[in-house]
Amino acid sequence: MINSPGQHIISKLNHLAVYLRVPIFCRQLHAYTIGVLVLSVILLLGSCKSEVTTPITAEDRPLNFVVIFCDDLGYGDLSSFGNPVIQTPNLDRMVYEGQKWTQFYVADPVCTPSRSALMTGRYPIRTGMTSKKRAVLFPDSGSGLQPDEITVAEVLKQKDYATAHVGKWHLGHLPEYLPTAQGFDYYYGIPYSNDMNAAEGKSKLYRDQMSDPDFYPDTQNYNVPLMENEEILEQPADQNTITRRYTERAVQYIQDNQDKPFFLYLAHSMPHIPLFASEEFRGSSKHSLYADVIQEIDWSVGEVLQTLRDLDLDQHTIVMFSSDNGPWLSFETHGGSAGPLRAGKGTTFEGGQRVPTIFWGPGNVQPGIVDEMGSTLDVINTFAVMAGADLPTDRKLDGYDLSGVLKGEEQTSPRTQFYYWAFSELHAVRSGPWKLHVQQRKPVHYGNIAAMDGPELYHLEADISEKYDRYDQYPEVVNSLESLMSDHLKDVEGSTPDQLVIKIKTE
Ligand SMILES: [Ca+2]
Repeated sequence: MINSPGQHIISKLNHLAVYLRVPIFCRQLHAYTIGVLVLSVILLLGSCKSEVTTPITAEDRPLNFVVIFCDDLGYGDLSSFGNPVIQTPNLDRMVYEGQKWTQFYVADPVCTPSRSALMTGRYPIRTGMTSKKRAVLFPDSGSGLQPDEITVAEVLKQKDYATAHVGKWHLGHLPEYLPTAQGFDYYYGIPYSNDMNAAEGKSKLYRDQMSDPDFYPDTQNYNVPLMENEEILEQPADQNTITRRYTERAVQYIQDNQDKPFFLYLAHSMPHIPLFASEEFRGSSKHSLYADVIQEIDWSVGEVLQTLRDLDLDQHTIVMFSSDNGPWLSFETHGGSAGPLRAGKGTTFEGGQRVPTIFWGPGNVQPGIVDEMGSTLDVINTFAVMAGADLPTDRKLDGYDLSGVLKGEEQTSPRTQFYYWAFSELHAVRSGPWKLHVQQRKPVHYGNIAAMDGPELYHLEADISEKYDRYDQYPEVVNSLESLMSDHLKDVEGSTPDQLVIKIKTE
């Protein structure tokens, strides 16, 4: 399955063995022919040797990694995950050629905490990236992911990876918190959500229009900066072309770094509202602006994968596709779908935290459907193992190495448990198929605490939609899940204090 230099030599020798049988059974063969054959053998062996030792071949370098991360894309928004109208042929092909993960979780149901976990492999409660008072970072935030946190990019730097972040960061917009301060050589994108810095009354205008699936917003109403490294390139960013421009930068980055190991983190700012699509994609779905936006993201995925194929890097790159949280259901026709899952963004129901996830890497990722558990928390461990890099040992990480499952060498995931955090509260825990929910936020108007009659227990594999509470029937399961929760709460004691409440000081 894995193409290594050693296997390449064996393959060449096998070809030679077949070749050498010819003179053994050929009576008319004379000395001149044998001489030519011997010379050919020497030349071929020589060419094998030079091929293995040439330092610039991709096989000699650690695998490249590309993470394509959407914003608020729901579990039910791709045709390969069951959407009946949105056309995503490039993602469908990615599924067919790669691994589709059906039980893959983000560590939090909103942007900032979720992204911090992808970058660090740590629950946001450990890094101060979750808060009871503010869901995410805002343009007036005075903090961000702490500089001493170690990101995926910093881990891969041990192996001299070229590293770039293209797209939405949302882990701090002040210089000391930008991607360039967290292991990325290059940054091009928006530092926080695309609906922030809205002109007065414009957020309400969007809410008033959300029942119209074709309502198209005005990019001038959102004074969001587009940055390159630490500089602002344009403000407001022209979001009409943002998906196309991210894609062009990503493709350019791959072309420019094709001779090095690279890590590209491409985080689309769509389909978070306000929704924008390039002109060629507006109306492309014939269903809604939301569907047009997803179809442009699908096009973008196709461009990235085709670039890797064209550069012969497809067999030397792992591409992961996922979303930072579930669909923003309160935006009605401008929000996506969680498919069969309950609720969406901002909740710890499955619709908030289970996201459509695909791993692709011909020759390195065994194609198939994986119904085991995985999480964005596991990315840093998995990539570190695949790159031969070390993980930090001076702090607690919450991830597992999924590389055995990716390669098809292991059938079961090392992740068997998952803790559902939101707003710095531990709402639920999953162990095997069982999920115990002890707190909830409102399914649509997230952020508002939902009153519960008592804890609820769901069997997620028999009841994917969390409809049938089994709390009273399985007290022993409840006991065991409750003790997991109390152990976990003890384990995160002494974490970094809430950084999301800190605002920029104004004298
Ligand atoms: Ca989000």
